[in-house]
Amino acid sequence: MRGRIQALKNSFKKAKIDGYIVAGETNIFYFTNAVGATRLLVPAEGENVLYVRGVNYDAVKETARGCRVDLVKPGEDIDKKVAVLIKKLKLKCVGYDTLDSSVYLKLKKALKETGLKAMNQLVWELRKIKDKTELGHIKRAAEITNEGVRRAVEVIKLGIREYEVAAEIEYAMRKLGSQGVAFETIVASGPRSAFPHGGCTNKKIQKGELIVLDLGAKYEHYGADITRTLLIGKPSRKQAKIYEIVRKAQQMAFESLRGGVKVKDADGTARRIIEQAGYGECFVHRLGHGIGLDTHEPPTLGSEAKDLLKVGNVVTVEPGVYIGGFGGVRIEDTVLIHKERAERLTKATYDLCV
Ligand SMILES: [Mn+2]
Repeated sequence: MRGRIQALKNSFKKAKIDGYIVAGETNIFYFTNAVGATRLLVPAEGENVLYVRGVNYDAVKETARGCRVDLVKPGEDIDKKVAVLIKKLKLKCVGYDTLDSSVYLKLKKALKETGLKAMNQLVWELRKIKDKTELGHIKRAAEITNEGVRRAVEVIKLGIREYEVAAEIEYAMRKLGSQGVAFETIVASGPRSAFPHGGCTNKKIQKGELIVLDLGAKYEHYGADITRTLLIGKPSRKQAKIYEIVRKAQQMAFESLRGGVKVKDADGTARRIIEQAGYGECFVHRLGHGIGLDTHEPPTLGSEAKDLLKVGNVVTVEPGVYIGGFGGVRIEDTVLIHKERAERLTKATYDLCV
C-alpha cells in the first residue's frame, strides 16, 4: 500500500502538483486498503491523511495502511477540513481524481491560493498495471466465475426463467466465496439477447433461442467478467453462422494481444472479421475494457483509444453481434497481458448447445 502511494507521489513533479485528493471509493481502497473512508489527502511531503466519518471509523482504523486516520465528527464538513490542511501545508497546486461539482466549488472557494487540477489519469496509470496481489485476487474471481457458467449450463432447460438461471449462477458463486457479484448478472434470451445489457426478466427460456449469459464474481474486491452464448436444441443456420463469426473474432483478437499492441488494433482485428462477414453494424460496442477493482476501467479496447497494451493489464475481449428482433451473440473472456501473449483467466465451454 505504501508503495502505491509512493508511486503516486513520484508522479507529482511531472504533473506539476504538490498534493493530491483521492475521492473515488475504489481509488481510496487501492491506496489505503480501507473501505468506507471519504477522502485521502496525499501531500508531496509529510503524512497522508484519510478522512472518515464515525460510522466507518473503527473498521477503517483497523484496515487502513500508510496513512493517518482522521475522524470527521458529526456536523464537521469533510471538505472544509481538507481545505484547512491544504492551506496549513501551503500546497500550491493539488490534483484530484474525481469530485462532485458541488465539492469542487466548495474547495475552490476555500482555497483561493491553491490550484485544483483534474488528474484522474495519474491514478489510472498505476491501477492499469496489476501487481501480484491484485492478480491473485482477479484469478480467484475468474475461477469462481467459471463455476458460475458451469452451473448455468447445468440448470438451463426448457421453461426455466431468466432470473432463476441468474439466481443459480449467483448462489454457486457466493458459495465459493464471491462477494456478491462484480456487476448485475445478465441472462437475456430470445429477442432479448439482442440487447447487449439485457439484464434478466421472468421470461421463460424456449427451445432454439439464443441465450446470452454475462456474469462475474468478485473476490477481495476484484472482479472478473465472462460472457457465453448458449442455446437449447439445435441452432438455425443463421444462428450457427453468427456464432461462428463472433467466436472467430474473439479468438483472433485474443491471439493478437500482447504487450505493446495498440488497443485500437486489437479492436480492429475483431471488427474486421465481423465487418467482412457483413455484420459490422451489428457490433455496437468496443472490443473490451480493463477490469480490476472496477468492472469497467482503463484501458478501453476501442477504435478511438490511443493506449498500448502493457504487461500486467487485465482486460476483457468481448465481440458481439446483435440483430434486433432476432437475437444476439457475445463471447467474452477476461485476459491477462504478458510480454509475448495473453492468458485467458476465465475458462468455460464455448459449446453453443446445451
Ligand atoms: Mn465486459
